[in-house]
Amino acid sequence: MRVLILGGDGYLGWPTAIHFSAAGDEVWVADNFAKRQWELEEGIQPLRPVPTLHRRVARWRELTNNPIHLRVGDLTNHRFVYKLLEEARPDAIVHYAEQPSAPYSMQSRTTAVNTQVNNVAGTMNLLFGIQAICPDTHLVKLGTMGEYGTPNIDIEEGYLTVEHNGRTDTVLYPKLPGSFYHLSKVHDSNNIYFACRIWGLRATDLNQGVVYGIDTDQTVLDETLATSFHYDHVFGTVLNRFLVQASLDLPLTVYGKGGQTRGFLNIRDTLQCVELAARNPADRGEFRVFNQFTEQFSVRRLAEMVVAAGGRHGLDVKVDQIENPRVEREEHYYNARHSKLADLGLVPHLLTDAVLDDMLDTIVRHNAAVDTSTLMPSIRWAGGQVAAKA
Ligand code: USQ
Repeated sequence: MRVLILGGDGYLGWPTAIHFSAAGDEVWVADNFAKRQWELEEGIQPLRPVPTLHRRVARWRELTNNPIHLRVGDLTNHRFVYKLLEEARPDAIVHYAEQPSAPYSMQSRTTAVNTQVNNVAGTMNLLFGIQAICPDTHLVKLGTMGEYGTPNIDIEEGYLTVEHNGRTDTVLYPKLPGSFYHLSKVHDSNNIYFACRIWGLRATDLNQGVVYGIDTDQTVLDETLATSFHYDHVFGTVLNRFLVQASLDLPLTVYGKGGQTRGFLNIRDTLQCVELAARNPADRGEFRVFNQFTEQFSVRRLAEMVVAAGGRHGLDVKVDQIENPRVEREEHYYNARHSKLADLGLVPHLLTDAVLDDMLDTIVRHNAAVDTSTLMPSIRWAGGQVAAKA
């Protein structure tokens, strides 16, 4: 396949690029390095230094002899998008090129607007580009489980069949996102669904849960191939953060009661899921939705698992229930279906003691670089910085 990875410099985009390349596919990557700029603005850095994308692409070629075609540009510039599609003529596009942080999007009016313009306008340009240049291309779009929120009924995979006044219909599952970031993905989903219905494009929306993990089978081949791993309060996801906190003997920052339950998956399974979606494309006109996670945990349960992992490393890890900076349900029903990727052959890497121990070992080796001032959350959903910086 010719695969175009948008957001190829990111935590998931880079490992995805070298995963497809290792499998023998022709890989193209594009990025505008906006995430590196946002990191600078927030004064945060990934745990390990992340070499430039150019350097990593060159190193990958030295090691494997596989070229990766690299283009630098911004999806909100439609000329860049059209030129990229004309050059790459991809069979599949894996679209990660979005602002990925809920806290970032809730920081101020500026960051909320930037998040939605970047994410929604970038995806719109991509849809128009696909329609004009390569309408048979399969778009594999990274959405989020957070589009659904935490409804009091089971979460289905994308659609819900509703009976109303004696008639039935199947509609997109109702959405209750918890941040302007998660909302941006809802808007994307609606726009992509529209493009499939009206123009006959083909797309798979991967509603992904919270990803954890540091390395993949390819990133471990050489330290130059490392991917970005965040532990700070803006871009770090909860389990990655807890393990870094544990490694430094700092209390785990459970927000509120900790009954918040989410779907989780290992970064290795992100690669597996994206590959399964790409190799089994949606039909023309089809808007397919897969819920992409392997297990669900409450934040409290994750904290218990990290306390136990710390104990196995001789660390006396404590849990700190701090005031929740977010507006979200802290105790709720949660039961989300996730069978479609399993039906395509997903074999999950579950969150075992061995996985936790391995992550903690790697983090302990690098934790001298941790900036502890970036651990505590300072972005409040209601009031706080949102109002102050408007
Ligand atoms: N949380 C804590 N303590 C922390 C950090 C987070 O209790 O130190 C809680 C949050 O309040 C939340 C849950 O853990 O209830 C998950 O937070 P998160 O920061 O790990 O994840 P989230 O903000 O939801 O976003 C992340 C990714 C995003 C992706 C999403 C999938 O940053 O790109 O879309 O996970 S999902 O959560 O399923 O929507």
